[in-house]
Formats: sequence, C-alpha cells, structure tokens
Amino acid sequence: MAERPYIVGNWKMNGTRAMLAQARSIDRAAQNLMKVEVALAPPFTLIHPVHREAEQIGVGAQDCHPLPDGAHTGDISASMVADAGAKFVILGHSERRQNHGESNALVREKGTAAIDAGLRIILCVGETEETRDDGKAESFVTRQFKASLPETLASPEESLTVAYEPVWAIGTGRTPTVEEIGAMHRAIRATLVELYGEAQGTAVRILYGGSVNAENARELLAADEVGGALVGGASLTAESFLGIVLAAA
Ligand code: G2H
Repeated sequence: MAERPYIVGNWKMNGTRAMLAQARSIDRAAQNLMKVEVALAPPFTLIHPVHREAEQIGVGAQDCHPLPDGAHTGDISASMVADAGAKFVILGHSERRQNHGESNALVREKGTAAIDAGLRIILCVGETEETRDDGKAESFVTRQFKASLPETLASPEESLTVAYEPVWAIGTGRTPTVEEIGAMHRAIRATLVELYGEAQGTAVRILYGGSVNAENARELLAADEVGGALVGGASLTAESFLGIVLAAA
C-alpha cells in the first residue's frame, strides 16, 4: 500500500445540502486519520458549502470548461470552481467521455485550463470490456492517457493524479483482479517515467477506481503501484466511505 494513500469520493450527480452532514462526519474522522489523504468531489452546487465544512479534507470539482469565461450557458470554468474552494478537478471521467462525447483533445484542453487556474487534476483513464477482451487494455489506456494529458506540466508530481477506472467496473460491483490492476498501473507508471523522468514520474499518484467499497478496498489498495482510490457509490455516506478510508489507514 502507498505511504500515504489518497482516497477521493466522487459524489457524481448526488447531493443536496442535506448531504453536508456526511461531509462534516468525513472531515471530523479524517482529522484522526492523518495517514490517509481524504478528499471529496461534490457536485458544483456543494463545492463551496463542503469547502466551508472542511478543516482536514480536500475539496474538488468533477469537471470544468476549457475556457476561462464567456457566453457558455450552463458551464463552469476552472477559475470559478477554484474560487468556490476547489483545489482539484476530476477530468476525463468515462461518464463525461460517454455521456457528453468528451474527446481526449477536450480533456487535454480542460486540464490545461485547470492547471492555469491553479488546480490539481485527477485524470481518469480506462478501457471498455470489449477492449479488455481483445487484449488491448494496456495499449488503449496508454494512448488515451498520453492524448488526454495537458501538453506541458511543470510539476506533474504536484499537479497530476491519474485514476485508472475500467469502464466495465464503474458502478457494476465488478472489479479487475489485483494482477490486472497491478499490470495496468505499471504500464501507466512506465508512461509517466517516459514522459517526466524517473524522479517526477515515480512521484505521481495513480489511483484505482471502479466499484471500490469497504469490503474490497484493502485488497485493491494492495495492488502494485496503487496510491489510493477514486470512489463513487460508496462515498455517498460517511459510514461506507470511512470504511474505505480505514482500510487504507
Ligand atoms: C468510478 C467510481 C468513481 P463507483 O466512476 O469515480 O464510481 O465507485 O460507483 O464505481
């Protein structure tokens, strides 16, 4: 397991102000679990309220627009989420790629905008079941990763976290084997070292995401090169999310 695992809750399109009690409980518990870095990515409407509750945990957004401002009805820029208290933004999640047609090029533009706004990015990559069955999971993810990264990253070890999320494991209750996760994380690590050199490439955290829960967290987090977890469904209550945080502690 990583020295200080990073456990990030992605609330997706869930949560009204009633959920703030969950964030408060998570934050209070995290104050006694300093061996784990804990963060939440609530929907846009809750970034500032969660930020106000948070003394220990990090707060981030789930997306941002690639442009800083302008006539883009319904969109939110990176500087807006930073102003609301976000310190990071999740980009390239497969639900954005699938439901909003986000290409690698767009994810790259968003990443550049996020870095310019002073945010860190959690860049998601992952293969479909068909690609895995074809034996092409690692080559696909490596290509997707390279094409989605911002062109220049001065300090990748500070500004970048990678999340490997196989599309077929998201919200399905299915997970890859520890060996499959380890193999993919080693491939991503090799790409990071190729791009940024040994020192910076090995310092970037790589998270696993896809049906992580309190029962399977310990085993998944023990896989090779896994620096933490990006958690969806199981992050929606303090009880289930803290079960994962405890498994990482
Ligand atoms: C993958 C994950 C969180 P879940 O999308 O990013 O969701 O844990 O519900 O599979």
